[in-house]
Amino acid sequence: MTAPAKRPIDLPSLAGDVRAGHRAALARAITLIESRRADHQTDARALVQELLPLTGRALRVGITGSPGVGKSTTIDALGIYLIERGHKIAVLAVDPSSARTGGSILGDKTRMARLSAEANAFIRPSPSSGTLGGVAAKTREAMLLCEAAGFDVVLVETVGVGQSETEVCDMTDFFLALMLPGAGDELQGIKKGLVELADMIAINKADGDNIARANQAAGEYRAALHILTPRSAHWQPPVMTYSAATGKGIAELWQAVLDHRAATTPSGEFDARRRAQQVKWMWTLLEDRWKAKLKSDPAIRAKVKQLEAAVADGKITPTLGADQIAEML
Ligand SMILES: Nc1nc2c(ncn2[C@@H]2O[C@H](COP(=O)(O)OP(=O)(O)OP(=O)(O)O)[C@@H](O)[C@H]2O)c(=O)[nH]1
Ligand SMILES: [Mg+2]
Repeated sequence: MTAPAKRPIDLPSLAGDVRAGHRAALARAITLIESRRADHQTDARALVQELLPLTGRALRVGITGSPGVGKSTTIDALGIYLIERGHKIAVLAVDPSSARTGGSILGDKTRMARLSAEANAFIRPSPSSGTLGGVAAKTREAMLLCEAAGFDVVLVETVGVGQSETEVCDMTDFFLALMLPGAGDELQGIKKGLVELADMIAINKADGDNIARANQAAGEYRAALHILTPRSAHWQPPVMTYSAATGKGIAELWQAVLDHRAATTPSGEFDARRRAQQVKWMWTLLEDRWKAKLKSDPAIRAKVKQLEAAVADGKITPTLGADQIAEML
């Protein structure tokens, strides 16, 4: 097998094409971010830094919920609703279990059939779980590139695997939790801590025979939310019902996102959330790097093994062990 030819990437022209809103260039730029090659990583950093002044202009909405709750169908309906109102929609995904097979891309595109046919929509499946630096970190940077390309609403879909709900909540302005009508589901959401993260709970599939059950579920969530202290002083997460299939309630769903921004902007809370997210992201990257160094540097690894043994045997205190590891870093 011969190594692929290393053709240098023309960064200024790629940056220009992203800025001009070319979807093919945007897709190429995201592929660059996701590449494991060291030279690509260097280029990707330069590209994101170059485009940074153009970022931050989209409304960022995270959408989570159990498999089959209707996330993709909701994004399709909401995306079309927004495009009809002049918006440009980027759809990203965080799925830590995704090995990114052709099948899942195809699956998502068929579930977002209407949206994927729109010129003003850009749909990108989750980075693969083998991605260097984590799936969520790549999605974050992809989001910045989408903003630079002029997409003014970014929808991030995640199925709650591992930390992915927290990670998506940490990169979005509004975190929407979708639920199903029916018993059992309610308490699950509360147990998982999902309800604490949500800026709104929306019960999907409130159509046909499901309407009464959806309303009942809504009542139960309202009661549950009532006993929780809201995360924000200016926003009490609402509970609503809707149907992604019929589109009934999609307008109200979007209105809630706008209401949230209007309610949290004057006090500075909206901006403060983003600022805090940026700083937290930096620390996460730093922690990842430290951990990677601990694992990859053979000299450090050997020393850490010795220290671990010494701590386990009670020869040195964990504090002293930590001091010595910190010194090596
Ligand atoms: N009746 C009804 N069915 C719906 C509605 N929304 C979605 N569905 C159906 O529910 C199934 C799952 O929908 P998806 O949108 O693929 O769900 P998802 O949450 O994206 O699923 P994953 O990506 O696999 O986690 C599909 O068969 C949809 O047609 C709705 O509002 N009403
Ligand atoms: Mg889906």
